[in-house]
Amino acid sequence: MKEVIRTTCPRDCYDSCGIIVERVDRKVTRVLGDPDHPVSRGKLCGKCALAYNGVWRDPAARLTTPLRRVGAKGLGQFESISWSDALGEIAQRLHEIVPRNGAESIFQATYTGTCSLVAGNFPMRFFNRLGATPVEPDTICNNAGHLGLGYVYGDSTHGFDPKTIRDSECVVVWGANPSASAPHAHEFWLGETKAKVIAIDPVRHATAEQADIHLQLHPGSDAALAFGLMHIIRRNGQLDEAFLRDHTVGWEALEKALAATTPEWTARATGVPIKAIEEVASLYGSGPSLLWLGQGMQRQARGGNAMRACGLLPAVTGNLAKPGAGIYYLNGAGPRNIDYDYLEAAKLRSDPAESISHMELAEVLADPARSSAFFCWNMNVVASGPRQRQLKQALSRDDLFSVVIDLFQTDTADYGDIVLPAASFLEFDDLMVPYFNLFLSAQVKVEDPPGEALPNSEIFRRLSRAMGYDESELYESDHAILDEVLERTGFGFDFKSLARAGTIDPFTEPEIQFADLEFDTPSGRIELASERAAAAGHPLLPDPEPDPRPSGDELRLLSPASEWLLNDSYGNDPNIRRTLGEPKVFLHPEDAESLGLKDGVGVLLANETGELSLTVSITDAVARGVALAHKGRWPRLSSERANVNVLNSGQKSDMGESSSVHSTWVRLTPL
Ligand SMILES: Nc1nc2c(c(=O)[nH]1)N[C@H]1C(S)=C(S)[C@@H](COP(=O)(O)OP(=O)(O)OC[C@H]3O[C@@H](n4cnc5c(=O)[nH]c(N)nc54)[C@H](O)[C@@H]3O)O[C@H]1N2
Ligand SMILES: Nc1nc2c(c(=O)[nH]1)N[C@H]1C(S)=C(S)[C@@H](COP(=O)(O)OP(=O)(O)OC[C@H]3O[C@@H](n4cnc5c(=O)[nH]c(N)nc54)[C@H](O)[C@@H]3O)O[C@H]1N2
Ligand SMILES: [Mo]
Repeated sequence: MKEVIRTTCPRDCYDSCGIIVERVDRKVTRVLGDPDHPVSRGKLCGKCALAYNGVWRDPAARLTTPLRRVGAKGLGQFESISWSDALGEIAQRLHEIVPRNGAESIFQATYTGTCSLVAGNFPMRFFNRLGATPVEPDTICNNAGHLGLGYVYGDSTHGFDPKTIRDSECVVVWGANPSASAPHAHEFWLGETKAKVIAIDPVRHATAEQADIHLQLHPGSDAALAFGLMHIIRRNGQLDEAFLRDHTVGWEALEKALAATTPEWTARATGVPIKAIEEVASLYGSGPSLLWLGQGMQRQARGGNAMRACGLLPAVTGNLAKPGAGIYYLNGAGPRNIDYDYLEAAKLRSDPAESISHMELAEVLADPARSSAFFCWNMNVVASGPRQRQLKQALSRDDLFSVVIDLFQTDTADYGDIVLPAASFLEFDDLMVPYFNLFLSAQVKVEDPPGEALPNSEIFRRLSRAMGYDESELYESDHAILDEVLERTGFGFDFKSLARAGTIDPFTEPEIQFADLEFDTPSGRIELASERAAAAGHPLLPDPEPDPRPSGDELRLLSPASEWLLNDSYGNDPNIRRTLGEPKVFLHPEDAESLGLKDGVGVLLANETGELSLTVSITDAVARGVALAHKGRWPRLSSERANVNVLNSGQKSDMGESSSVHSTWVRLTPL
C-alpha cells in the first residue's frame, strides 16, 4: 500500500522546507519536497534531496548501537555494547566525577544538528539537573551579531516578516549567501520579487549574480560601507528626520562622524566604485527597504562593530515599523510564544550556569584542572570548531571522559569513550520553529530508527534513570511536551492537528516589526550611539575604519556555507562527495598569477594555527585578496584528516566571544 506523509526539515537552514515522504507497505521509498508548502513548493534543495535519499537513510552508514571505545582516542575503534551497559558506565563515571571535581568540570556542547524543539532542548533538562558547564552555543555561529544589534535595537531575534517583501522596493542582502544557505529564499523570495535586490559580499555567489546590483567589497570593510552609504543618504536629503528625532538617540554624534566618510574615502576603504555606492544609497534611502544582515558578515574579528554599523541604516532612513521595511538577522521564537524555560526546565539548575566560549574549548579540554568530562550532541565540534589540531589533542587526554551522541561516526565520535546512536528527524515526532519565516511546523515520524538508535529525548530520559534522578521533568514524554508547548502558543493546535496541517502561518497579515516603536535599550529608543556599548569597552559609535588589506603572499580566508553541504553534515554522503570532488580553494586570477598558481594545482595554506592542502580553482567571482574554501568537509574522510578549521585560530570577535573565522589569514605556497 502506498501512502504519503507530510513532515518538515528541521535542519539549520533558513528555509525549513515542507517534506513529503512516500511509503510503500510502511517502508519509506522517497523523500521529496511538499508541493503545498509555501517555501519548498514541491522541491527539496540538491543537498537534502541527495542526503535524505542517501546517507541519512542508509542503515550501513548510521550508528545503530551504543559503542565503547577499544582503540586509542581518535582512531575510531569501537565495540558494540548494550544501552544498559553504556548508560550504566556513563552514570558511574559521572557519579565519580561530581564529588571529586565538581559538576562544573563536566562540559557539554550542542548546537543545531537538529533545530527541532524537543530533540534540541529537552536534553538541557538533564544538563541543568547535573549542573554541567555549557559551551555557549552561539559562540560558534552568530553571537557577535546578536550583541552588536542588541546595542542598537535592544534585540536581534525579532526580524522582519519575510511576507512584507510584497510592499518593498529594495532588498539588501548583506553578507549572506541565500543561494547556498537559503536556496528556496534565493529562488522564490528573492527571485520573484519586484523590488530591486542588492547583494553586498566579497564573493559574487549566485545570489549576487542574480541581484540587480552587487557591491563586491573587501572583507572587513562593512562598517566603512555603511558609513559611506549614510553620508550619501544625508547628502541626498533622504534622512528620515522625524524618525531620527522621535525614535533614536545619538544622531548628533553620528552626523559628525559621517562628515569624514565621503564617497571617495568609502570607495578606497571598500574597493567598491563610487557610482555603485551612490546608486545603492539612493535606492535604499528611497525605500521601503528591507535589510538582511547575514551571519557570514559578522563572523569576523570586528563582527560586532560591523553589525552595529550596518544596523544604523534602517534607523537613519526610517525603514522600520512600516510595511515593506525592516531589518532581519534571525527570527527567534518570541512572537510564536515558545516557552524555552519550560522546554529546558531551567529551574532544575541550582547555580546559574557559567558558560565558556567555543573559542576556548580546546584550551579548557586540554586542562585536567578544569575539565574531566565532555558531552557533545547535535554537533560535530571537531569538524566545526576552531583550532582543530589542538582540539583533537585535547580530546585525546586519557583522563577526559567523553560521550558523543550523533547519527554517524563523525570525527568527534572518534574521540568518544562512549558513542550513542541518535535517531534522525524522520524517525520521531517534534516541532520546528523556522528562523526566517514566522511559521510553526510539525516534524512527523515516518519510520523507525535503524537498529537501536533513539531520539535525543529518550536517550536523556534513560540517562536520568541510570543516574537515579527523580525530578518529574526529566521523564516527561515527548508527546506531553509537544502538546504543552503548543497549548502555550495559544494558536489552537495540538500536535495531531498541526501534523495534519504540516506548516501553519499564525500571522495572516505580515507582522510589522517594532510596530510599537519601543526598544529594549536603556533609553527605550534606537541607540545610534550607545552608552551601554561604551561601558562595555566599545566606542560610543561604531567605528567605520576598515580592516587592513592582505599583502605579500597572505590572503584572507573565507570559509562560508557550501551549496552541497549543511555545516558538517552530508560530507559523508557518497553522491555529494562525488559532486564536490577534491576540496578546493577559489582565488582571483590576479592573486593566482602573483602567487604563481595555475588552475587545478595543489597549494598549501598555512598560518600559526595549522596547514591544509587544497586544489586551486581560479575565478573572478572572488574579490582580490580573498581565498575562498567552503566549510563542512569531513576531516576523517580526507588524506590529511583535516578540514578548513585546522587553520582557524579561534580568535574571539570583538563582541560575544564569538567566532571570527572569516578573519583568518593564510599564506599560500604551491605544492
Ligand atoms: N570554517 C568554518 N567553520 C564553521 C563555520 C564557518 O562559516 N566556517 N560556521 C559555523 C557555524 S555557523 C555553525 S552553526 C557550526 C555548525 O557546526 P555543527 O553544529 O557541528 O554542524 P551540523 O552539521 O549542523 O550538526 C552537527 C551534527 O549533528 C548531527 N545530528 C543531526 N541530527 C541529530 C539529532 O537528532 N541528534 C543528534 N544527537 N545529532 C544529530 C549531525 O549528524 C552532525 O554530525 O559550524 C561552525 N563552523
Ligand atoms: N547549504 C548550506 N546552508 C546553510 C549552512 C551550510 O553550511 N550550508 N549553514 C547554516 C548555518 S549554521 C548558518 S549560520 C547560515 C549561514 O548562512 P549565511 O548567513 O549566508 O552566512 P555564510 O554562509 O557564513 O556567509 C555568507 C557570506 O558572507 C560573506 N562574507 C564573509 N566575510 C564577509 C565580510 O567581511 N563582509 C561581508 N559583507 N560578507 C562577508 C561570504 O563571502 C558569504 O558569501 O546558513 C545555514 N544554511
Ligand atoms: Mo550557524
